[in-house]
Amino acid sequence: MAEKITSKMAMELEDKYGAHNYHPLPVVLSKGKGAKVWDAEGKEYFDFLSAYSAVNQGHCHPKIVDALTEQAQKLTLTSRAFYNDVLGVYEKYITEYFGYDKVLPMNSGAEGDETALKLCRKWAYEKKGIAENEAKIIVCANNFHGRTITIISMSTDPDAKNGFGPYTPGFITIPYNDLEALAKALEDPNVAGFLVEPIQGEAGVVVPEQGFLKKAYDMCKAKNVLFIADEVQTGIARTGKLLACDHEGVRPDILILGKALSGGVYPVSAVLADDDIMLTIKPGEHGSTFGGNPLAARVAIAALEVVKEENLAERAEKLGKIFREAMEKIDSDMIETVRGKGLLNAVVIKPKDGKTAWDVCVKMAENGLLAKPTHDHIIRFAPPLVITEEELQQAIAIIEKSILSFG
Ligand code: IF1
Repeated sequence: MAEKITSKMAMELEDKYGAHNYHPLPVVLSKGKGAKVWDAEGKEYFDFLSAYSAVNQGHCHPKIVDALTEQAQKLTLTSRAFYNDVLGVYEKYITEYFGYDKVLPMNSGAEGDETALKLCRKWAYEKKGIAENEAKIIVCANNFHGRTITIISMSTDPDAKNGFGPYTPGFITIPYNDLEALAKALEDPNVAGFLVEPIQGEAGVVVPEQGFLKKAYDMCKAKNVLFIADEVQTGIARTGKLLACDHEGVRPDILILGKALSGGVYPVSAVLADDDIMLTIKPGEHGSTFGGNPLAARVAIAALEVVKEENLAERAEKLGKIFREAMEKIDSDMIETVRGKGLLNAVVIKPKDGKTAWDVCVKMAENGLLAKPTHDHIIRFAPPLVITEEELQQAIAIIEKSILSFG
């Protein structure tokens, strides 16, 4: 019988044998179900991070786990050197689900963004007629699109970027939510695309002004520039619509999905586009060993079915409103701002007597709720979308009790 790993043992093992590329809260998780997780000693928590919005369907959703285990007994991976009897079924399902001609299946969100960048550049040279190697892509300050060298080349976050040069050229950075700056950047005839998060997650759940996405989209179309939406974190019902772009009726030219596309059961990402863009990449020009494997395909179908069967977008919309109203009612001068859409929300914490967002998160963990600060003073609250209203009320009570404990 394998030795029981205690929280203390788990943390020591990770410290000794694992890279120190994260600074986790001192909580060691062992089990998850729905909106709850349990640590190695059996303590129960509400999960208000949802693995950065990857478990929108709840931890270990039975339908998704069944899809995984069933396919895992049959065929897990063939590589794309051959066909398999699941990928095409998945490709039909997901393209009809989101309304695009085609999908390019990848694994991580970063690979999805990288794929979108390559598609945009290829389209620029083959369809827009920009001179080879001259294509530029507009991105926003404080973006987060992943951790590869090209993606951090677009980053304005020193922690994500410094020390990893030299950087990939070809990016123009503008302030987020700034249409004037976008208009100016679009004057450059070599601009091929505009890559944007409909809500900036890592930046601290920064919601642009109503109408920003639609106006930005229209400005890009007027200049024959591709509008590329990174919905890795905001997609899959998280913000109260299937896609965050749906709040403004915007249909991205290139759509990037990840995280909850698999319900957190397996790494699955996807890039969707119409033929005019997607077919600029020819056989042998892009791919990945695991991209489009039968296991990922089955898991993604199940994860997307759950979104519709359990009305997750409607739930996120309704419960998100309840959550934000409750946060705004907490009588504490530590609460500076409450913002978000659907069940992607954040509370900006004003430090008090030396206590910061980190201390609030440690206190919430003691009281049975997990969340983590981003950029020092911002706590992101993003529970699985399957959380019940009763559970949400219990969680709100824990948050209020924890914040008020600082006086
Ligand atoms: C970390 C952040 C969140 C993403 C968007 C692409 C990706 C992500 C909008 C890349 C990934 C994750 C990465 C994880 C922490 C988390 C995160 F804090 F880093 F920024 F959620 F906000 N586009 N976000 O949010 O997807 O390659 O990770 O599958 O790297 O620490 P990935």
